[in-house]
Amino acid sequence: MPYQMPFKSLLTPGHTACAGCGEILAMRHVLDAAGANTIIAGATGCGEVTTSKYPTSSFRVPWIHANFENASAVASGILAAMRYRCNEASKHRSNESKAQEISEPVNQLTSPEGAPSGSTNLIAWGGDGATFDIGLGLISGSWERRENILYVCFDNEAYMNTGVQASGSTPIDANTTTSEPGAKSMGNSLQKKDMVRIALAHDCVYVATATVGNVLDIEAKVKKALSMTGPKYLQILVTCVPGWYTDAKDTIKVARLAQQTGIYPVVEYVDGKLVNVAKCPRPRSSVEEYLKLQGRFKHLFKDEKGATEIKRIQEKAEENVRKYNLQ
Ligand SMILES: Cc1ncc(C[n+]2csc(CCOP(=O)(O)OP(=O)(O)O)c2C)c(N)n1
Ligand code: SF4
Ligand SMILES: [Mg+2]
Repeated sequence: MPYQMPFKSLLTPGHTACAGCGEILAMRHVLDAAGANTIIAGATGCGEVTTSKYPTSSFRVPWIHANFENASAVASGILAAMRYRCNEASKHRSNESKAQEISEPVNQLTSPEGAPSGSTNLIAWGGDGATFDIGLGLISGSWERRENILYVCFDNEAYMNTGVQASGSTPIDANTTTSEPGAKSMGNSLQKKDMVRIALAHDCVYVATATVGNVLDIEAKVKKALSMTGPKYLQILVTCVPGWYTDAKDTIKVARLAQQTGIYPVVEYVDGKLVNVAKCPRPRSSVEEYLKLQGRFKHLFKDEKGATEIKRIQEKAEENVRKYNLQ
């Protein structure tokens, strides 16, 4: 008997993501919130490799493979093609030699006959490596051109698909294969890059963070972003079981603790104004609770040096609480 999914989704089972993968779960909710009238340009990474093994695809929407660095540029090309087809359809319909040129970034696809089939969402997405590091220049270009595209970053805080190398998003002290702790190292020595501020500096109309610990929030943010015209950025913290050395059963718990401790502020900006923050509970969870569930921070629980680092991470959480008024 063929397998029947207990629910309908635009991302089908049969992908090869790990059990407990936060990225694939967040991806499903992004897609389902966006709906069937959506085109995706996806950077390579776990979200691509696990969903599109030739000749199969998990996507029930038009989805195009991009290289590691250029999902946003591929989306820019799709947008240009959509505008062109829309202009052509407009000429065809009016049968006038001087058809009205469409200059605004209207996302409209046309049916093969040339009739408009409604507004189409355009999403570019990628992991943190694709977003914070290698694709940043092309994302910046798309934002500068004020293109009507939602960019979604699935932030699992390292290059997971190629074996857990540190990225610009990796938090301080995390153990990755390129930032191993040892006699002279406490793990990653660099602070996580602040992509939210980079997006805000580009005047994106919508900038928000979320975690896979609250999938309803992800859905609401995708819908809100897609209702707005212009460049939009959504960054979702997603647990990675082998990369964070977590238990599959803790995927949601760990992501929730990231928000509840203040170490991963969940914020929402519209037109550059902070309009919403997810408040931390009272009493607030300590970062220790968050860190101890993850093997990537195991070395911090061994000695005094580690305890000092945990204090530093706690201070960072306190700074976030003050900065975003999280309590
Ligand atoms: C130009 C280029 N460099 C390196 C790679 C190899 N590569 C493919 S996926 C990947 C890691 C992706 O990391 P991230 O964007 O964080 O996504 P994740 O797998 O963590 O979801 C790397 C390094 C590539 N495909 N192209
Ligand atoms: S390695 Fe991490 S991101 Fe990749 S499929 Fe597994 S859990 Fe998901
Ligand atoms: Mg990653």
